[in-house]
Amino acid sequence: MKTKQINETSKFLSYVLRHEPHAIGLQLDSEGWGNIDSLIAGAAKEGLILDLTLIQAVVSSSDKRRFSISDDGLRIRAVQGHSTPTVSLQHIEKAPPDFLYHGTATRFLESIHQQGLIAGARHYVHLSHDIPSAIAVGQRHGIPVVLKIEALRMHQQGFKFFQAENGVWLTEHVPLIFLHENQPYPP
Ligand code: HQG
Repeated sequence: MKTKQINETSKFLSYVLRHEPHAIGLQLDSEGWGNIDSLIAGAAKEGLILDLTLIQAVVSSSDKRRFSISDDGLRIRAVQGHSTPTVSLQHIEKAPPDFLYHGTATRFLESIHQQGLIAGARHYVHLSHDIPSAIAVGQRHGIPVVLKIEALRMHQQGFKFFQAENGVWLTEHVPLIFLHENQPYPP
């Protein structure tokens, strides 16, 4: 199976399973699960031909384990990153490590300096456990910059942290006082 086909299908799955299930008439339950046959049928109506083998290849090749398939093999979901209001995934609440990292782009810093980190369109602010992962996230938006977050101190002060099935850390908001700026990368 071609890498290009896998990548394009992965982007399509992210779009419908996280953001716009209605674009193909797909119903997701509150935990984000959608029926795979309905997904294939909905995509076909929009002219995109998918099959189970391709979907399974996307799920198993995802570097970030973005999707999971139910034990009975009938349903699929994105494990984090949602913006659609139909989904309200119950992530596992967990005490975070001392520090977590957030990769962003320099162009957002002025606003972040005013508001701290906000979830924007998504349900949560996404945090990485290490700096290289955060750099990769920030690079998607422009010149990357990594913010170091005093996660444990936040948690000790009552802020909730969750960890998605694929290890990505989530929280609702990071106030400015818990943020420290690292240098843009490359400097
Ligand atoms: C920024 C990808 C202005 C924030 C990634 C980010 C991740 C602010 C952008 C996951 C702000 C939102 C999520 C403020 C935060 N003012 N901008 N106050 N607070 N921002 O894409 O974290 O590959 O919604 O820094 O790897 O970049 O798709 O979030 O730059 O895990 O699986 O607003 O999505 O995963 O951008 O990425 P996004 P994100 P996948």
